[in-house]
Amino acid sequence: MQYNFKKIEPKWQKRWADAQIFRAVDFADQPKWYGLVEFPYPSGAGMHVGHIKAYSSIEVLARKRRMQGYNVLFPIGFDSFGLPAENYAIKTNTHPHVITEKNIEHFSEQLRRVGFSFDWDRCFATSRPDYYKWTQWIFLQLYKHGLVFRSKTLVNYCPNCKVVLSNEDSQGGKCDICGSDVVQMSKDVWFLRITDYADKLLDGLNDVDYPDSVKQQEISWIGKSEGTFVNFPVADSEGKALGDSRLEVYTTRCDTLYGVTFMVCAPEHPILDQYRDRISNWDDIAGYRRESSKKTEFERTQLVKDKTGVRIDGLTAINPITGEEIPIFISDYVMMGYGTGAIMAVPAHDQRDWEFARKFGVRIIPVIEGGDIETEAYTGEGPMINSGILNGLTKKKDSIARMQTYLREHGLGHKGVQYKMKDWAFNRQRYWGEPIPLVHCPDCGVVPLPEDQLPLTLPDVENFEPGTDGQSPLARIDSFVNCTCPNCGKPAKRETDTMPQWAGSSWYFLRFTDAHNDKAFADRKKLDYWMPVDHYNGGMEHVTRHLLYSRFWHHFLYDIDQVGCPEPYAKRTYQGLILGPDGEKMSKSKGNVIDPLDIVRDYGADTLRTYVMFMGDYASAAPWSDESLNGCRRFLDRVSRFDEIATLDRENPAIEVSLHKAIKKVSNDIENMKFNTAIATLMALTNEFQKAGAVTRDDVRIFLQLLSPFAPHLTEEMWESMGYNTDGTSFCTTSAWPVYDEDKTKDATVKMGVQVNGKVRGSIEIANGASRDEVLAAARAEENVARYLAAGTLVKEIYVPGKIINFVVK
Ligand code: ANZ
Ligand code: ZN
Repeated sequence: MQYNFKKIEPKWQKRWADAQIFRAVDFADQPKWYGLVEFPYPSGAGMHVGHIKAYSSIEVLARKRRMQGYNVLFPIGFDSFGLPAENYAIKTNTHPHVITEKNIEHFSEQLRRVGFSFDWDRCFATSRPDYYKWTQWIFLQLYKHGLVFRSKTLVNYCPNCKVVLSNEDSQGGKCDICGSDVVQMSKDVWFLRITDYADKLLDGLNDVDYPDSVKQQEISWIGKSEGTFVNFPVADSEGKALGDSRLEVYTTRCDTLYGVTFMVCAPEHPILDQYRDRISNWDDIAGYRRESSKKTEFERTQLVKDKTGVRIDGLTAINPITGEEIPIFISDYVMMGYGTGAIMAVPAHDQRDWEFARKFGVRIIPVIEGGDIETEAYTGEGPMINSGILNGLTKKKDSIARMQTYLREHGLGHKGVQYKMKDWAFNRQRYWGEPIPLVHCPDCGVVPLPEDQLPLTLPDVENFEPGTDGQSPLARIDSFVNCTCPNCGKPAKRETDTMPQWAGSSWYFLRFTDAHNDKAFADRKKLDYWMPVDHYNGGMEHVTRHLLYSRFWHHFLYDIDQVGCPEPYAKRTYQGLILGPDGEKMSKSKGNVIDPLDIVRDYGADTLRTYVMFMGDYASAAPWSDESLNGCRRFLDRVSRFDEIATLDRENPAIEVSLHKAIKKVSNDIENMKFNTAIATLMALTNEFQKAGAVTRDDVRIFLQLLSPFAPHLTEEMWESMGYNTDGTSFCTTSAWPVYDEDKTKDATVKMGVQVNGKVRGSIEIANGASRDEVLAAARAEENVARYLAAGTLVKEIYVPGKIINFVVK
């Protein structure tokens, strides 16, 4: 066949679309399979080859599942709110809506030209009111269930983007959007109480099929810590207690309480302002506070040897178990946002405390035997010493338990749990996002918008620039801001911040089950039919952001009985990056980005699709290689000539075995995401077909079916040209996935070496399944072996099928 991909690719894309073969049918009788890819942000740059690789895994699986008879849901949509469109709008003074819709059109066209088998009927965009109405609705449910709160605290702020960022969006101290250093700022912020779901997010991991690395990242991001809260009485400089005043700490090592020789508060700790008039060195304290406020949280948590700090003069604390008076310091190695913002310092057994004590000349009292505390803190286990009620105990676990009991019985403290994960800072001071459906009333306070007033649509604005006062552009639109209180009807003001980019993606997979419903975010019966997602593929960079956020929202929706299962994704996998030919990450600035449409134009979509799956292990990063791309092109060229060798008879019976082996291998490899070896198997089979000279039409038919998920257009064209689609709708794409016969996957004959007294003396070819007697008879008859046997007396015959034939001769 003449392989004219330019002609056949659009031809089949149209024929498939006309026949609607990729449409998911709600409530169909066949088993359902819901495959999901992370929907794209429709950037102005268009699609990247990385998108093709990310989507191809589920694409191949979805195509195979349809051939296996499943009712497949494989949807696509657009995550279309966000800063890039807004920044572009500011630059070009075009409405972000206009830019976004144009980009969506461009992206859709690109995706269609690669031949992805999406159900386009279910496509939506998160920035359209018919979608974000429901994002706002879910927000209101969170609000009504006490999971939204406002608090003025230190938050991450990007001075460049002029937005507050969540912890997830400022990992490593950098803004996730622009890469600038994040600063800490005190701001009034809306939070979602994701920490209430910390345990559910941890426990849920036991019920899902995620790679270990993904689970581990989520576990350490949530960072569950089990410890003890302990109260230290606060005293004046003479050691006289100041009433009931207490300084509370969080510790994982209450077993070391006898070794506490000082305390450290974060520089922002409220105890400073509380006792300001008792503190005699206030200028030093205030100066240190100013210095530490310039550091990012990331810098402060780095393990620096040279500890800094200031002793609070005029205040001391009492070690509650020894009754001893101890000094209190402030230091930036203690964070205000974790535990209580204050610690009990145990320099003998905590390295940070040890370094601090050395520098500030505080006593170091060992309470666990072992190590050499002259050189560093001892953090191992050992018998307790200098420790009153704990002396003699040797296990940390036992000491902690005994101390916790003591503290509880004496009203000095209690067990507690802490998480590294913080509540989710949820408002952005920007235009292009979902308006937050809350109203500020001077009399009633914060009032949620009644649900029948949703969607609260974005007003048109002239100027998208964020305000210099740190306010969203919406704050300048009087007609938006001024409203009446839904509660009392008096004049009130709308919240003017918008939701972060992760809002729309936190529930989009639910919308695909019922994309155009205007009565509910999705019909419950359809949710119950399609959910959970059977297989979700996406990037490793989303594990501690989108994956966590969307699991949180889904668990919440489960708790309020809006969905039928707690975990949204039964299985999660990830793809490795495609690097440039130079081995560097593809980026515009490096000029090494490959445009998928260039490849489609020059090589065809099938070559592109086959190549991205052939690049190597799917989960590993791999550099782009033109040579390997050309190899895939040649492979498809050879396949396109199979009609020339398809006859009625097989000349070589070995082909049948190879074919059944290939069905088995390709089937299993696709299931295990080993796409590269599946394609390699088909390449090897191509060689065998060509060497054989003639194969049956059936051999070729099966080959086309196996290749179809990777190269659907070429295989569909050949399917038709070989006469398998006479009615115009009997597509290869919808034919039944081939099954193999296990017996036929075995070679017809096996070769075995024959040993005499442990040395190989000859080799025989025997029929698969030959009996022991037949094998041994053939072995004895082998010419060279026979000579050795004749030279002595045969005393023993050893036969291990498929492995050893050995004759012992004396
Ligand atoms: C006494 C102690 C003795 C501690 C010892 C450790 C070892 P994780 O596992 O991370 O929860 N800590 C508590 N709050 C802190 C804060 N806001 N900033 C900096 N450090 C803080 O660790 C908890 C331990 O980290 C706590 O236990 C406390 O030091 C410190 F041999 O208390 B430990
Ligand atoms: Zn009111």
